[in-house]
Amino acid sequence: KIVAHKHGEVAEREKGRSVQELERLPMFGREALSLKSFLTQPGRNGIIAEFKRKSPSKGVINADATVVEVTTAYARNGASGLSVLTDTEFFGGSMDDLQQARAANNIPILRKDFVIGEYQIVEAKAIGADVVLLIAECLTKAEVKHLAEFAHNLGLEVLLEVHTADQLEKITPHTHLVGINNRDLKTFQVDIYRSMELLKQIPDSYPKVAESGMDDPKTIVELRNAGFSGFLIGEHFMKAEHPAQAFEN
Ligand code: IGP
Repeated sequence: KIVAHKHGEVAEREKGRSVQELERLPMFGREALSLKSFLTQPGRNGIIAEFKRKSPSKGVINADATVVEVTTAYARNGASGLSVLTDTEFFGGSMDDLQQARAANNIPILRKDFVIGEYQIVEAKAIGADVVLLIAECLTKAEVKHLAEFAHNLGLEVLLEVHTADQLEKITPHTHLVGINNRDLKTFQVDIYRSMELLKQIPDSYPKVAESGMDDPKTIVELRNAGFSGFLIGEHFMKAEHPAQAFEN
């Protein structure tokens, strides 16, 4: 099992606020934005820019960055969406980061975490997220189906992350977007060409998002030509002193 998966288990067990309390938060009633449509909106670049202070594979990436400054700079530079880590232990993120990003931006926000239960999806909605990540590696097919339907019924979109061909059977109709993680969550190895191969096996009707390890505009062009419409990029931006600057290359 992937270590960080434990975080989801803790979140489920230690449900802080009750579901009723979450449902009363003002953001819960907000209509979510569609990442699927923002990815293809004119004037945007398909980039889902991530706010991430640290990671298990890289350690501390940027300890000083402030979420409002970075995410608004991403948005100004044409990002199609934002990804905000809410996992604290492994990625140094928080619910508050996402809430601050929401208050300052009007583009779709992905709650990036190890979601394993309904509670975390209610929480995502209540803090103003538009999209939740489901990781095929952490969930059974029945769990993916159930959680994707649950999120869909709350008006949220689902990004299902896959990494291997045998995980493709977990794609269900309520999966709005399919992400292919270039990085192996167990070995941390990155392989963009493997993702390009996998892409061919995913039905055309799903917009595809390439995830992780991208640091060169040429790679983005190559992936776009291969059929990807979204590009989830974190470290390359975050390790710069001014994270959105890297957009300019
Ligand atoms: C971003 P990178 O290499 O650009 O920082 O990667 C994103 O893909 C990565 O953070 C990620 C991730 C995940 C993090 C992809 N899937 C699952 C936590 C959980």
